[in-house]
Amino acid sequence: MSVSPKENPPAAAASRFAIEGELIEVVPHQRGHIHDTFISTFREADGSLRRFLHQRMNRRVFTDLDALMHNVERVTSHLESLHSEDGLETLRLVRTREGAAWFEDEDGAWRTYHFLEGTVSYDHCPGPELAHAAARAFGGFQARLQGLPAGELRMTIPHFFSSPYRLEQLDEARRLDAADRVKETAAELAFVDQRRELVFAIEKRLDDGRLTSRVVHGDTKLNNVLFDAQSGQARCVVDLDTCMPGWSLYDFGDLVRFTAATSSEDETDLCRAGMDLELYAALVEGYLEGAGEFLTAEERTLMPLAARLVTLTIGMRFLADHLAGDVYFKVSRPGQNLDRARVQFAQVADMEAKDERMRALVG
Ligand code: GN1
Ligand code: MG
Repeated sequence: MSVSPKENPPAAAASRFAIEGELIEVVPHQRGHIHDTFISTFREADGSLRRFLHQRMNRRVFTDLDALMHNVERVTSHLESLHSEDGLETLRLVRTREGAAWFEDEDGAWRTYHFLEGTVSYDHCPGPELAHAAARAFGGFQARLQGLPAGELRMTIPHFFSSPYRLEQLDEARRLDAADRVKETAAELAFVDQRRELVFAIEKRLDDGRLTSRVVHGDTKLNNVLFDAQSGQARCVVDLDTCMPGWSLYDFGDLVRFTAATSSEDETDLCRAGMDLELYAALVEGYLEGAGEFLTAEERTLMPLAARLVTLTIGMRFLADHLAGDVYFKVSRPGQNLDRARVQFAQVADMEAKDERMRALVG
């Protein structure tokens, strides 16, 4: 099928990749806050159907797409060269007809992955068993990344994992007040102001050498692990966009933020927002099991703090974007970024209340 980019941009993009067979359909796949994702189906010569995942990458967020795709290629080839003891598969890129990892035209910048058939993902965690499996997969993924020299990866978004930098961005958004929303967010801004010290906790340790920088996954949401639909086993860790040097426990913190949450990320009824201690316990166990030996004693001690800090930091990012007029994270309704920020802050407050029990669990 030959299509013009104007009629059907994703179909036109799909046809630029080295895929045999006839394109049957391309449908949008609502996922994530950054890129536009589509799934295509191709019929091969023998009649069998194959699916692919296409993404129009967000050029506003990732201004250096060469760097982004360099990292994705480097990470996937590194993972493929290793044996995964728990049988995790590696995401595989489909090259363009010219052999490149991606292409760009006036409509956008596109890449394609092989679609992993027979898998499921979860937006909400159904219980401790799944939390444990996801944490183990992310811990194992991170452990496998430790053999990849950080110098081989590029920083696609500067200071991405730095909480002090995120605070600066929030302060700047507050000062500019571009969307005239500061007046309605006094409570949220005060919540952050009361926790300014926490914001520097990790950077302080990185500066004085108590912590070292490590390559991380960087977006360890539960739905970034694909599970086998039949066996229930974790099969693949996806979304490699933020695999770059950071601090090890960022991944653990983000895992807790999303997977142990008692509500959805943008819940409007704040009574529901919080952190489930039983799920937290399963995440600690699974992550330590997967990560194995590489974590230092200092890193283990910092696990509860990391959970609080990453949750606060992502809350600050949502709040800053709300103040800036929703220019970074996609929104499907007005006020969604503010709701997301509020949920993160409610989770932080709940973690503060449960801090002693969280620390006891790490041991
Ligand atoms: C964004 O688009 P998605 O859901 O994969 C964001 C992450 C945030 C997350 C919050 C490049 O990820 O950093 O943690 O939203 N990705 C980028 O839900 O900013
Ligand atoms: Mg992501």
